[in-house]
Amino acid sequence: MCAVLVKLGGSVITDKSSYRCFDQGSADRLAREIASSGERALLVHGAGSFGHVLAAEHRLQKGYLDQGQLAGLSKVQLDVRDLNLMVMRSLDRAGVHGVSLPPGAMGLMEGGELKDLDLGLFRRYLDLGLTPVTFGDVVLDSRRRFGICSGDQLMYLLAKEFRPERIVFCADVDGIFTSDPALEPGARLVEEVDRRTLEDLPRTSRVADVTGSIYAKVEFMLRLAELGQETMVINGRAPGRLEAALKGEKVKGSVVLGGSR
Ligand code: IP8
Repeated sequence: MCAVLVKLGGSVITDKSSYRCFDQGSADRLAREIASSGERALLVHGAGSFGHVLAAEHRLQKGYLDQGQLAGLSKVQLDVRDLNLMVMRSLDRAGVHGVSLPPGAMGLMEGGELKDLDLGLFRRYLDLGLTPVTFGDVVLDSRRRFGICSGDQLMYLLAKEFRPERIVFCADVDGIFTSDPALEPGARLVEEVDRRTLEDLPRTSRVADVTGSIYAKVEFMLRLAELGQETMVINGRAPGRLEAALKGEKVKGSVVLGGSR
């Protein structure tokens, strides 16, 4: 049904340190790589600086605290939809026939965890031969009234439902490192990631990130890999790497291993 599930990380399609800064060049190139891989894809993208900056300011990840947050909620939803439209346009220019499926309009969380997503819609669009595109968003929460749904949570639910052959996360570095490579020159690329890798990972992040540190992201990836599909993290800023990974070629990056090794 769909061969590959791809997350375009917010750190690749935006400049995460600067509010609402879209990286048009990266988005266009990644869209072209998806198109020329020829694979049937299901796409997720992160929010980057269109989501995390204001979400952190309004503490949206905590759920409902006061009425003052609602202006922020509405603005973050607006901003991530703007980003999604820009990504959709990049895909369109590359010849990928995408359809946008916003989780805020078809999902429900429970205590911060995405529990429900209208997967039937994804299936119908896939059946038509289209490429569904969803993204990190503000979503209603049955306990906290609303919350932040990360692209990683979406990746998990979609992988569980559609069992793609390959799952690829595009980051702004070569894969998972033993520590933040931007801060520590001695940081080492972990080529095979397993549960033991988590022990060394930092639990905080350098830039505003309301969906957690690299630790939280790797936790999700391990859960995904445990579903049994090949899961990898590659550098989405390195030209050609996504296309090669989608075609199943060996590329520089981290492979996330399922099972306890
Ligand atoms: O960038 C976060 O999604 P992520 C979504 O995939 C918002 O972690 C709205 C900040």
